[in-house]
Formats: sequence, C-alpha cells, structure tokens
Amino acid sequence: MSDDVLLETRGPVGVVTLNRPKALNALNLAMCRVLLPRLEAWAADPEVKAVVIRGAGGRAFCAGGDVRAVAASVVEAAPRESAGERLSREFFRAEYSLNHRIHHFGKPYVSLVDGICMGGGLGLSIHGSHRVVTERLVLAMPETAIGLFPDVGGGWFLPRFPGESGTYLGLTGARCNAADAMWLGYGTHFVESARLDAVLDALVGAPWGRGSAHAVVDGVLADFHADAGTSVLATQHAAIDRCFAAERVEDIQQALEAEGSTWAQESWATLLRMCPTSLKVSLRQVRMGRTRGYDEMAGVEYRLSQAMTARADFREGIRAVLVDKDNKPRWHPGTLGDVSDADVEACFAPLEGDAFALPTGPRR
Ligand code: QUE
Repeated sequence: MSDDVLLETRGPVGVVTLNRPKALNALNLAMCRVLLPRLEAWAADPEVKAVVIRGAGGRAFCAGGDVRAVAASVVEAAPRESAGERLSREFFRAEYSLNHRIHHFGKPYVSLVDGICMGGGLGLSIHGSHRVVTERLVLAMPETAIGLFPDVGGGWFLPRFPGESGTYLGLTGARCNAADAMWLGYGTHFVESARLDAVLDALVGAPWGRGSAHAVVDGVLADFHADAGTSVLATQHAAIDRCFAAERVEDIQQALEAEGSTWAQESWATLLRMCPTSLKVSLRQVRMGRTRGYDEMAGVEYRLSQAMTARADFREGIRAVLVDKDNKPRWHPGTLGDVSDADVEACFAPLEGDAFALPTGPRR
C-alpha cells in the first residue's frame, strides 16, 4: 500500500493524514481508492466515534486533485478508450464517490485545514461536519485558471455561500483567509495552527459516552475556538452582490467596469486571464446548483469533468500553471464572445454509456 495517505485509529477517532507534502498533498487516484473503503469501514464500526483528516508537511491541507496526472495521461492519448480517457474517468469517479461518502457520513468528520486548501481539498473537507481553520489557511476554487470548473460539489456549495460570494470565488479563484472562511461558513472553528495537535488529543480523550458524538465534538472544538479577525471578503460583500448577480459572464464584466473600485478593476483583470469556456460553464453550473440538491449536482459535475478534461484548454491550463509555470495560457476560444451557448450546452450533455449515478441520500 502506498504511503500517500496514512490511516490509523487513535482510540475512538479514525485519523487520516494526507501525505504527499512535496505535491502539497494533492489527491491522486490511489489515495481515493484507499480512503473510500476505510471511510466505509469507519462509518460502520461502532467503536469509531469520529474521523479527523489533516495534511502532512506543514504547508498544505490539500492543493486539489492530481490534475497534472490526468492531463499527462491525456497527452499520451491515442484515440478512443485511451489511457487518458480512462484515468480521467476513473479519477473523477473515485474523487466524487469519496466526496459523496463524506457528504453522507453521519458521524462527526473533522477537517484540520492548516495551510493551502484548494479545489479537491474543499471536496475532502466541506462535505464533513466540522472544519477547523487556522491563521495559515489559503482557501480557493481556482479551476477556471486551468480550463476546468469548480467541481467536488462547487455547483452545490458555492451558491450556498452568502449572496454572490460563491459566484465570485468560483469564477475568479480569489483566495480566502481564515476570517473570510469563517464569514463564508466554510470554517466552523478558528484555532491557532500550533494548537492543532492538542485539538486531536482532546478529541481522542473526549467523554464519548456523554451525549451525541456531534455534541461531544462541538464541545471540544468550542474550548479551542478563537476569533479569526475581520474578513476583507465581508467588507466587499455588497459590491460582490452588485457585480456577480448577472446571468451572463459578459454582464458580470460590465458590472465590474461600472463599479470602478480597485477591487472591481482587479477582479475584472482576473476574469480576463481565466479560460473563457470555463467561465461560461462555471456560471451556468453555479446557477443550476441554486435549485438542485448535492447528489444531482455531483452527476452534472461528473459529465462536466469528462467534457472539460477532453478539451485542449485543460492541457493548456495545466501547462501554463503547473508545468511551465509561465502563467500565460492561450485559450481557444480566446474570448467570451467566441464561446457560444451551444458550446456551453454541449459540456452538460449526458455521456453516452457513462452516467454516474450515486446513491441519493436525504437532501441537504
Ligand atoms: C487550479 C487547480 C489546481 C491547481 C492550480 C490551479 C489543482 C491542483 C493544483 C496542484 C498544486 C500543487 C501541486 C499539485 C497540484 O493546482 O486542482 O500536484 O503540487 O491540484 O490554478 O484546480
């Protein structure tokens, strides 16, 4: 078994440590395949009262999915049923199945989110019951920068952040700190990074016999909780709602131009660098998710994952951001005006013979 994820039980607590520190603990297929059955086993084991997940190495919780491996396999690709298509299919199926298992876990699932948490890192944390954030948190959904879209449930959780803040975060990839994360409702508790080992010890030693497991975790975390400070995101909230309410990305850009503030100018410039097809697909995804449940959006996102990873923009985004790191992607189509409604619609089309139906749980 690989050491990319460490699994242990400490008394009544199942502990997951993401352990690829050189890759900022990015989640790969092997890790998903080890984690899913262990979570199944812990969910069924009456001796296990809660799960804690954290990242090794001190820099990141999890930088995302291992999109670099998916892109590399697509490049090697021959025509149909190539290795690339297979990895894209297997990886996203495994990752979304894991997110789904966490979403419906039932027992307390506590993420200690200390450092970088992006994309797939949110998928491993946001679907659980508790998220402890620290002063080192860097939280973002940056997928439009690599020709993808805010997946791992983004279509469900982004529209549930306050006002249009989720639309803003999903389109621009803007980074949040701990105060922002608390304001969003992503963070349930703020604890200084240096105290996280003590949090884990306290959970292991908690009086599990007394009251519900969720109440026990609430009680332990409340003892460590501190003030995260003032959120800059919160102060931008009115402007975000004014600018990001539109149904078309072009109208959002226009609203940012009209807004005129430094924040609006910077956001406008950021959108200009992002993949135009990603922007239009992502806005449609986030709007769809307003009225749909998590399980349904997971199916939509699986289709999108296959359509978007098959596009040249995905390989180009990975090249520009993660391989060559020139941060100068050349997108095709290169402008919003050149992405038609039909192009966007095509990405949402059902996949022939490859539907992804997850067992549905109660709507959350
Ligand atoms: C957008 C993304 C990701 C990203 C950068 C983006 C992503 C991801 C990584 C990443 C970062 C460091 C690593 C690694 C992957 O970066 O999903 O293996 O070492 O995983 O702009 O969606």
